[in-house]
Amino acid sequence: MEAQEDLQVDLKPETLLEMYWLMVLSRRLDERTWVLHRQGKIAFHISSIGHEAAQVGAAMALRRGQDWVVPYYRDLAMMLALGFTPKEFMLGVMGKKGEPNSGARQMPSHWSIRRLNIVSHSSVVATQAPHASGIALAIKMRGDDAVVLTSIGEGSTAQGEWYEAVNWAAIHRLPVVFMVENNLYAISVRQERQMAVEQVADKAAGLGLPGVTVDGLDAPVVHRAITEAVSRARSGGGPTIVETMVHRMTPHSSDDDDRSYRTREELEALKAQDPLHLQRDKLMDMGVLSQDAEREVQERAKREVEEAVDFATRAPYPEVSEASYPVYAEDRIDD
Ligand SMILES: Cc1ncc(C[n+]2csc(CCOP(=O)(O)OP(=O)(O)O)c2C)c(N)n1
Ligand SMILES: [Mg+2]
Repeated sequence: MEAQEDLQVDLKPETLLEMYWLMVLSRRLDERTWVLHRQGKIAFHISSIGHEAAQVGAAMALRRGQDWVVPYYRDLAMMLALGFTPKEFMLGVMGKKGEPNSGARQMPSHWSIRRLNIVSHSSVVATQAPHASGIALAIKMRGDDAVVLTSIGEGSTAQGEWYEAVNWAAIHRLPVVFMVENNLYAISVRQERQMAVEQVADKAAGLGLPGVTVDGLDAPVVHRAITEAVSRARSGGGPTIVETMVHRMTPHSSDDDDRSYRTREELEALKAQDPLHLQRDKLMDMGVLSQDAEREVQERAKREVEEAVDFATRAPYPEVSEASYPVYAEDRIDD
């Protein structure tokens, strides 16, 4: 990992506070969703906890609604930073009518928001990468100045699709950033069993593009790395791999029990380096965040999360008659 100086000072206090707010909002929403799952009120949750700093730092380096984002399932904090709302998220986890990602057809956390240029992805990992390169090719052919950011876990960079997408983007110098959220695990499989190199960024040399590894627990550090990659992409310099080192502080998903493959000591050590606490302490040391402001941030997050839960709880389920729309054409011929 590159040595990182303290970048907090490069950003305006309001930007640092916005980053912190988004991280807190995501965390409270995420934790509340685990509770709903354990209460038997929802069927599934996959968590962003420990990845928030990397995701918020990355999202804030983009032009919201103009650049394109092809994310993956762990990107709740990124989605909130791009303008997705807690109410929209809760409609999704509860499978309610009006859920914007897929009309309550897809699994939760399979983001797709037209107004924000966030493109639907598959549960099949790494398939988002060729989509990102394809969108970047279209941008280049049209002469637009948008860029594409696609994100992925480190384990999924072992998939053929990822290599093909990165290789192709490098050949054609496409305006795309390949962000990697490296939490060292692909469900239960440690990084050493996924790849023979030390870092995903090391793969860049063999594909002919720049690759960097940065501290994903530090939002301003990620913000700078993604900003540099975005400006290279926007100015015709081609793609970059930006690998962010993060902590998966929960089991893989609500269907997983990580006690079977990692010790509680390992988990406690990760939790001691919680990106939310690191950011809070830095902002307090800098005098950007006061105790009162911190209390207000926490109260506001709690309020917005509870409003979202109430809203989605009261929302109806989709009508049965909506089930096939828009999967099949309206005027299909029945036999
Ligand atoms: C092609 C394919 N193989 C396996 C799976 C099952 N699966 C879903 S998530 C996942 C782990 C991915 O790990 P990683 O890419 O490191 O992302 P993380 O969940 O750690 O953020 C696996 C194996 C899948 N969805 N698609
Ligand atoms: Mg992983």
